Amino acid sequence: MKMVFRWFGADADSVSLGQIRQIPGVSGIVGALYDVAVGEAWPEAKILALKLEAQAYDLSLEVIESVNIHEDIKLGRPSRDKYIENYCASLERLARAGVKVVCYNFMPVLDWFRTELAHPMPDGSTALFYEASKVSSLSPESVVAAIEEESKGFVLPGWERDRLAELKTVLASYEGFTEEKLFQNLGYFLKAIVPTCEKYGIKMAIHPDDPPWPIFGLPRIVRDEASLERIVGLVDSPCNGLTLCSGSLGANPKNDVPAIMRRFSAMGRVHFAHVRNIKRFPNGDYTECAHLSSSGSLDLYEIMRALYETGFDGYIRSDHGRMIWDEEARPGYGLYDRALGTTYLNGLWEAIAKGAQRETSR
Ligand code: CS2
Ligand code: MN
Repeated sequence: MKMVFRWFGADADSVSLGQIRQIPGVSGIVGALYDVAVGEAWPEAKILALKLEAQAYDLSLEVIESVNIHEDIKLGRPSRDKYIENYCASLERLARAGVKVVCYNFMPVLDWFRTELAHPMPDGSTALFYEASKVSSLSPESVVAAIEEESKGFVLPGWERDRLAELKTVLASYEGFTEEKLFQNLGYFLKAIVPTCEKYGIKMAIHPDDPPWPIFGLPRIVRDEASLERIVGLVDSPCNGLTLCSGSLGANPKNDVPAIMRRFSAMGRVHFAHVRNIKRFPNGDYTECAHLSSSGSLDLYEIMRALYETGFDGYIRSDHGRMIWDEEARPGYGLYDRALGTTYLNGLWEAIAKGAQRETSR
């Protein structure tokens, strides 16, 4: 596995490349261009500039999160072909710059969703929180207003301003839109881009819906073992792969996260893993928490063991952290708790690897 760390760029991140470089075992950043409108082709010069910026700190740029998908592609509008062409141009340029994996999601309109960005924890830290009963009483508009207010001036991934500005119109276009239609449009998109991926050696990795169930009547199709199975079958190529995010899938107690990791990693379809913990409550609420297994509902040892035992050699990163030690940062994306998470994942991996070696030499 290759340990990486998400970074939002010098002018948008409270964390610096100099700090990331000092986290043990981190070989590269997970980056993106945030000033290119969704649907436009990414300019080669900007990709190369980001790569050089990272390289100056001995960090690679081999994973992009995300090249976002234009809503017209998800909706299957005639204009999708133009946007798919631009997408392919971005992929070709990214591959030429040395990028190996592109993470993306196929959630209509909204990306990840929480009801609170700074929920107080008993230890004095804060974390992102999902209050199930609150969701039914909220409108997407009120959620957007709350997110903007709580995000401390940082633009949150998936909640970019241009996306939110058109929220009402975009929501209206999804009225009556079905899961089946969304699957078909994902299939159309994948069939169109996989030849480019294969030609240039770049792998796509779809991120699960977060939370993994429909919200505000919008269909969500990347949410459990069966849907992941259907997605990898849409195009039979290693370029049609997955980002498995334990915290996203794990919000549904029916998802056996280690088993899902094991199954798709053994198929060679997991190119990127987001490994973090969450704590579920009986009423359907859940909170993000420290990565440590005993802090939440997921067994991170079993998740890492599933990856190790299936020979996982893709990219991995810690995901959303709590806000600790008075840090002021983008919610979920501070330095300290994600660095602790990274170190914990590295420790688990070393212990699992050495345990396995000891077993075989006995
Ligand atoms: C999520 C998403 O994994 C995460 O951190 O918060 O915003 C994720 O980056 C996208 O859904 C991937 O396209
Ligand atoms: Mn994730």
